Amino acid sequence: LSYLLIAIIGISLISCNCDEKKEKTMEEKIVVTDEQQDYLGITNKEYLSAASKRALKWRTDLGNEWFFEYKVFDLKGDFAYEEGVVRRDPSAMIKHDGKFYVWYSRSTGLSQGFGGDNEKDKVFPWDRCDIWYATSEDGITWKEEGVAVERGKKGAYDDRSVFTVEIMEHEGMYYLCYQTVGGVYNVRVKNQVGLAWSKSINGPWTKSEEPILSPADNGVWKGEEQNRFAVEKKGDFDSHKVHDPCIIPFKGKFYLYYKGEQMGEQITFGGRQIRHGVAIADNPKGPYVKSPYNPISNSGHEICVWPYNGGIAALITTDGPEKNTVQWAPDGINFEIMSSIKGAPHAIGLNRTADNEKNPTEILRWGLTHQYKSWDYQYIRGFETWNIKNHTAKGETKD
Ligand code: AAL
Repeated sequence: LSYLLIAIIGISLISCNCDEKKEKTMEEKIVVTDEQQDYLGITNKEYLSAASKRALKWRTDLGNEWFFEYKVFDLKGDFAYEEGVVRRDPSAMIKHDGKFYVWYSRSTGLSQGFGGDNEKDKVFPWDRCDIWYATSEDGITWKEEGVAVERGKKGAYDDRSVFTVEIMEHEGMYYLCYQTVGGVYNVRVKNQVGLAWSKSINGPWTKSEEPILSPADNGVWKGEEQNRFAVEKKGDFDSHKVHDPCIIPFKGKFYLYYKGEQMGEQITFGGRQIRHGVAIADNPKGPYVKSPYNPISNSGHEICVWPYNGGIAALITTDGPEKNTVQWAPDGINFEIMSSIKGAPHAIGLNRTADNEKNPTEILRWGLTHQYKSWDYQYIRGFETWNIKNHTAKGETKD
């Protein structure tokens, strides 16, 4: 009897394996058309590497107009490099009375980092900043016009620094949204987002009494030491800082895109854990409600977003596994990769006067960026981009 039992079990095991095998082979049988084989240059349709299987899932409707190359260059006038002055994180440019306008973070002097007396020191180049603005007729030669939004009075949520600003023009009103730090700028200080508005592009600006966006409050620090990596619980992607705000009017609402920094940030296989989120409001002044779909990007750094083809496009740079990609979301939330680029200018100030629908990356044809001359001093530079159709050598026909 026991022999019989063993035989039955054995047979059922074998048949079981066979079924599994059959299923597996059926699962793995990927049909490759001759066209796909030729486009992807696959040697043998019967032997598909993991890379080929991934390539077969790529979208086939994406044109090379999503791909671009770029160069950066020096600007003139007040945006020429000036030792001792920090000018960085330019907003988008908008046009008024024949002139381009831009807003940016401005501070002076060296930064001491976190080693000293944080109450007195300037810890980062973007610490102890005010928001300034400049104008230009051609986008090349710039005139610094003066301060637009200053840090708040002692005790205000923005009394330490106001920086990294964006502009939105909507129905005859101008809105500046920007990062804020209050109190002592130590390693664990939370960063928020403030808003200022004006009927005139030249100000004066009225500031929101409260921040319009704050970090998620579900992270828990470990211990009292000023160490941002020591946590009991990390919390949401934006539990430490909300950064790089940019408001886009979209589908009758206001989409505030931002970068989140998380308590207990780690370095992963994609580099720094930096993600993007969105908060949505019915009115420009808020209240802004964070989307339950956040994070909407698991990569990126400074926010760079623009409307395109009824949706929102985003340039994702610097951090995370999807860095150096251009993405697009029909609903402003569910972004897909549209191109993978070699690199891009950082902290871009987009040209909002561009004809966005001409080409998915038309708005990137030229604009502003910042560059580190040193750890202490950054300056605003120009950039231009172009699409390419073919990779050609000197003297080779392009088409
Ligand atoms: C930038 C932005 C934010 C950060 C710092 C100043 O590139 O991401 O603005 O706080 O760096």
